[in-house]
Amino acid sequence: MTEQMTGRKGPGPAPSPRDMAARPPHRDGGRTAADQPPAAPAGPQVSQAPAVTPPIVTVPAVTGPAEPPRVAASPATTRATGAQALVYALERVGADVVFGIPGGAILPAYDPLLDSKAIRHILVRHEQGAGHAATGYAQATGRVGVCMATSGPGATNLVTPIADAFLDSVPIVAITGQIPSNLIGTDGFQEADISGITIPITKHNFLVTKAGDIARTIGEAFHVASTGRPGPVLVDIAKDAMQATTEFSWPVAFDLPGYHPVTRPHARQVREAARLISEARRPVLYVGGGVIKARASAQLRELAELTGIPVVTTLMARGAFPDKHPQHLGMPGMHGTVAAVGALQKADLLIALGTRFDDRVTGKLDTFAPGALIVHADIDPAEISKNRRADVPIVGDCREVIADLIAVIRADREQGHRPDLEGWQAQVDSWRTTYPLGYDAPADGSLAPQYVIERIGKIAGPEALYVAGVGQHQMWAAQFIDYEHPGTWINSGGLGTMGFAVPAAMGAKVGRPDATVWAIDGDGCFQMTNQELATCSIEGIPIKVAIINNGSLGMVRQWQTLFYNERYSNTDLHPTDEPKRPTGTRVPDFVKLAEAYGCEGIRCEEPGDVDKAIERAMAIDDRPVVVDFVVHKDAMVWPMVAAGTSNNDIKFARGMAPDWGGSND
Ligand SMILES: Cc1ncc(C[n+]2csc(CCOP(=O)(O)OP(=O)(O)O)c2C)c(N)n1
Ligand SMILES: [Mg+2]
Repeated sequence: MTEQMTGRKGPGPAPSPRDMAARPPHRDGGRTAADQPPAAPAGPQVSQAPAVTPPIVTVPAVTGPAEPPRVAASPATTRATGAQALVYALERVGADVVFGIPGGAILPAYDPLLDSKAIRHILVRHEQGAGHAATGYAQATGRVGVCMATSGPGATNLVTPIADAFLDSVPIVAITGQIPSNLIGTDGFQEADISGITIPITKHNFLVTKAGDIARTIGEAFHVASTGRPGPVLVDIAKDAMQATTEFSWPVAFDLPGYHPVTRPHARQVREAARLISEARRPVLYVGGGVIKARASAQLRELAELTGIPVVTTLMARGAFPDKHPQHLGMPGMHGTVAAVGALQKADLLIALGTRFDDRVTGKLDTFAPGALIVHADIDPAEISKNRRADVPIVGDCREVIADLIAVIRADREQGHRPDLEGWQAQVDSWRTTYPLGYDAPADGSLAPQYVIERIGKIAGPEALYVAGVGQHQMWAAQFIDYEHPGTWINSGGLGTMGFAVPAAMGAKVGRPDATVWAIDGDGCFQMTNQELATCSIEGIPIKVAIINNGSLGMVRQWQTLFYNERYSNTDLHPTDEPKRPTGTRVPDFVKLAEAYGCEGIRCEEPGDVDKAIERAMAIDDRPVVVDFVVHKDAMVWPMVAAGTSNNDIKFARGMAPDWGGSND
């Protein structure tokens, strides 16, 4: 086995030069904040000695509902092929669904998979779909998503979803078959060095060449994916390792000496943060996706209500704090609300929780929140002071950090100390009421895309799950649907992967079969991965897809409108010599395409038909539904901070800047 984690030692072949020397620091294992206490022991280490009734490794959930009961079908100790050991280990770690496609190198694994009673394999149509489905499953349930592919092209088709899961810190395990170990390095048929390729986009990866290493590696992979800062882990297994015979025994002893994520925050840092909070006059809780991963929404609400501090939720944190809550200012960033962006800019203290000062949030970094001190809490020490220096760094799990902050602040409040935030609260409120999110109905009576999305949110309600593609429709879905619960908004935030929505919605629906799952997709994105509708039809996964069909690669077109003098180079998705049809992609015909896939297809072009179309889709639960909403092509996403400019230059509509009310400090 090639051990590929920073600081990792252990037996096995000497690492190749590409393994170690050129490796970027991996998350969690790389750097420890100087102020942190010695690392706590890693999570659930499992002992070597096989027990009579072996415990099942429970994968810590990071979001969504509680764990379902696990089925332990496999024997604790038995002779097994490597492939059987793989399936037994997957059962033992609690995997209940695997999305994948077989092929030569992974074929040995598919044979025992047929016998597994605990694992459902879902045969997708493209490995990219398997990867995003695993991500959708993980985001909807908080459990580890699993995808499987063969060597070479099967494995390289997983690269995009692995990168996607890496940037959004999603716990998935990707299992790939590798060509036989004696052929590795010979340019054998369907050989691709997938562990090499994915070094910079996995939290950790493994190449397994011995049958006896398979079960332990699967245990380690699930542990690494789901603990600390979650992320994707790849396990590449040589075909001969799967074919050889070994002793399968469970539990397994982990061999992860360099991996000790710190979850307990340092008390001194928490006290220091609480002191800054009590002294601040313009504080903001800047909340990121880590709060959802840490299942810390209840604690966040308690902290917000205890202190009265306004809250902003990033694109990855939508749902971490209820949209209807009076302290919520909405989403910050490039397409954030004026109130959220303005509050960050004018703050004197940012309490950044599970968030990473992404460029889409900060705008031009050296002009971001110029007057603010920074408290930055994150489970990954590598994030702290990466983009913006933290005045008070706190390494730890957000739930524990917030709980500790609450305890210290509550004690302070009991001493009668209550900071006066009234002026600040009134200021942010005035921005919120003066510059609410809004849009104009198209003058020609055609459909406004924002209206369609708003109505879906209203009719499907806050218990439904919403999964977006990437582009204008994604931003409108983030803006115009009210998210009241964590885990109800699933999108590709960091990588911005077109084609994410349909397969991720499929995975979310498999993980949460009782929930209504809407994919809100663009006509461009939909054409990248819609083949998974065949999977949904055949496997009985009744997702609902709203195509926001503006006939173009709308977000790119918006930039051409604003920054390229309306020169629309290669963003139309319909024939330009079709004057009668200025909007909407008609090739392919999405309704016919839906029907070809065994789905219900509905087209909606009139504002008066929108509710009927959504209600019809809501009433169908025995097959997937696709609604082709043909919308106006010129709608734009506002507010906007142009890329590379300062948040101070936010526009709430074209050429229109907010008046900050003389507050320029
Ligand atoms: C795989 C991939 N290729 C290209 C892009 C660049 N890109 C970002 S948004 C976008 C347009 C998306 O079009 P559509 O799905 O129709 O959504 P719309 O913006 O029109 O709502 C493109 C091409 C991307 N994000 N991902
Ligand atoms: Mg479009």
